[in-house]
Amino acid sequence: MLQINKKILSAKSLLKSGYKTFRLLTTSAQWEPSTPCINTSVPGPKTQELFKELNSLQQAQSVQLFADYDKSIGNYFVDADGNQFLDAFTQISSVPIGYNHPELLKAFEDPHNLRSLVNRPALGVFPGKDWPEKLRHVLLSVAPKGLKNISTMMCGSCSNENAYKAVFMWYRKNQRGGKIDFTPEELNSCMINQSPGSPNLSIMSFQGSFHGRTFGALSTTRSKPIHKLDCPAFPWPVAPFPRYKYPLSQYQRENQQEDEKCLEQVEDSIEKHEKTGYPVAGIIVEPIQSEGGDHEASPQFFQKLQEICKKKGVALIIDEVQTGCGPTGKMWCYEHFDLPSPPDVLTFSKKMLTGGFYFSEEFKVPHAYRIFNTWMGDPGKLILLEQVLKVIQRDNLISLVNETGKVLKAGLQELEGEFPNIINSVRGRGTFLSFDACNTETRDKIDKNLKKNGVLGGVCGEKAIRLRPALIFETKHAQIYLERLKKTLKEL
Ligand code: PSZ
Repeated sequence: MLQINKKILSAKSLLKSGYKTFRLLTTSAQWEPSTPCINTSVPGPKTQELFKELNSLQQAQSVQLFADYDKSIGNYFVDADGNQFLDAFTQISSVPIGYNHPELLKAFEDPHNLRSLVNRPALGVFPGKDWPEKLRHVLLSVAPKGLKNISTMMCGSCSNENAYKAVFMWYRKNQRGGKIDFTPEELNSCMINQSPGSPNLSIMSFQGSFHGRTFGALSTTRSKPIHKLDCPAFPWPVAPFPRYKYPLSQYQRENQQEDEKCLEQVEDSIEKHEKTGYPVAGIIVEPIQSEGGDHEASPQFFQKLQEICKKKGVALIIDEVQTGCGPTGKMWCYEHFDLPSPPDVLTFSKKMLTGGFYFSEEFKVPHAYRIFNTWMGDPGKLILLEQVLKVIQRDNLISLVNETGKVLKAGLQELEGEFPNIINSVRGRGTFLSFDACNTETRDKIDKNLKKNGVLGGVCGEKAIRLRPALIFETKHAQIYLERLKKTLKEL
């Protein structure tokens, strides 16, 4: 093992001293410190000072820590007080290959890439001459099978927001029998937000879902009232999402009944809305409901959901903003479901670094400027994603996720056996794992104390603790996580 392991290197010296050696090694974790190291209270004095300053400028109560992004490296997040945390949360699941990965830093040493970053284009009108090639070689190289069209976007919310628009435009085009021109009545009525130009159509979503915070997306978000309060919302339908009992192997019958109960309500609600003149044009669903509490559903649930969509002429949108790009042990989580055909639309962001959505040919809007904004994404993010995908392949990171995930899940199951009154319901795929605490208060305490013990973790839903490490999280990191979690549970 390299000596270098013992200290944190600045990004620059890392590039200078060891980049070539690095390439011979399997993962970037070789450059990290070997263990978490906490020297102050958490949050430390500098962090508290910075918090006060920021909070005087804006509402900053969501801020957990201030980072030192020069010193953070690989799986380790270093805060403003110099504390070194093993990061099992990675900026709400959005750091694909760890901090300061040499391949990412190197990308902007190339003058062409640097100019793409500096000269940010309005992609819908003046894309760079290499843009079509970039879309093909980067984004389409990992496209869900059968989805050959792509739109880049800025973030998860606006990816969903624009996917909904594409779905509504598809639905109306079908209602017009494929015609693409509009009546004078439509042209006039949309200017006063009235039907038929602004039609009464809806997107169905599930109880506990999170799809973003812009207005359309927010109407489909159902995880917490605080996200929605005071904002007008579309009167769109909601259906129950399965809530399973664990361990799954013990409750197969009950969980299957749960699937059926939810699917029945999906179908009923589609029919009811058809009759009331507010038809459902699309259904959006997370492959694992994340913000709402890491609720999973079976492959059979998703297969039947797709069947219902096809039968009713409703588009199926799979929201892979949080699950996409490898953390569940496949590039896209829906690949676990063995669907007979691809979803109609798949949205992404977070680990993909750029937002966007893949869609099938039918969903291509026939007129220009309808799915559009100034930037429509950012070529700089695609330059980084190109490197991320290269590293995922070169270092076999999807296999690593599966390997590490097995160790983590087995370790968590062992802990739930040891502390059955404190934690339960270990679940998830790959390293996209979670468990419940016995109540919200205990959950919050575990999360806080884990931090004091050097591990950044995340929470979701009412009482879940979730793991969202980078794809470079290895068995040795899993062992540190489990050991610190055990210590935390013992100390409660
Ligand atoms: O509180 C928040 O706004 C959070 S905490 C985690 C998220 C948002 N996740 C974002 C997210 C997501 O998990 C899914 C499944 N769909 C859409 C979004 C929205 O993405 P952003 O935040 O990029 O707009």
